[in-house]
Amino acid sequence: MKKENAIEIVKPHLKKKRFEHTLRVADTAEQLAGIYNESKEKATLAAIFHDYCKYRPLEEMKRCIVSTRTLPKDLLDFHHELWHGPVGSVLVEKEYGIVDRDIRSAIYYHTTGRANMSKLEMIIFLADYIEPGRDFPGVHAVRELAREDLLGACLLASKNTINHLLSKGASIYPDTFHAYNDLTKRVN
Ligand code: DGI
Ligand code: FE
Ligand code: FE
Ligand code: FE
Repeated sequence: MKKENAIEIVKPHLKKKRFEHTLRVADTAEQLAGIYNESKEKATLAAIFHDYCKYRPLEEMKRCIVSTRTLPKDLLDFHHELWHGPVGSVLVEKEYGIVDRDIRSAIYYHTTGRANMSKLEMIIFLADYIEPGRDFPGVHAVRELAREDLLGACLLASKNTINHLLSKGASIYPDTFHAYNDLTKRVN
């Protein structure tokens, strides 16, 4: 699928701010793909679709999780913010025939990360965090590190997210911890 087609597809599904975020994630992901020798086509498509399901009705996402054999049911015990990635990875295939495993997995794990993230998964996870519209506390340091150290930048983003969730008293999905633990082992 061409970048322009993908953009036209996701546009009506997103609010204006979210659509603009998506375009910035796509640019950032393409830059990271250039630095780290990943496919720019895959990075761009995964980025354009990463928040495709962000505004699906909760009932629809719930039905998708219940009825899709491959989606873990424990997602339903956690905050619904965690659902749009996994559900998106299923619906891009169903609705647009995107079967590429790497792209679908990058969409799936963009919110939490996971253990053993692929390069493409890390690029989307990180691009979503550092795109130029983000102003999380600490994002500047992650942006700088992202230029030369993909694992280190993902670890810092993961650390910041977990700290933020802890400070709010939010529950934390196991994959979020698995990503952090795994990255601490992988960084040099
Ligand atoms: O969809 P975006 O807003 O672009 O970004 P995202 O998909 O990375 O994150 C959506 C929200 O999910 C964000 O506020 C952080 C939050 N989040 C990430 N990991 C966890 C989490 N929330 C909970 N409750 N538990 C997690 O493990
Ligand atoms: Fe998201
Ligand atoms: Fe994110
Ligand atoms: Fe996003």
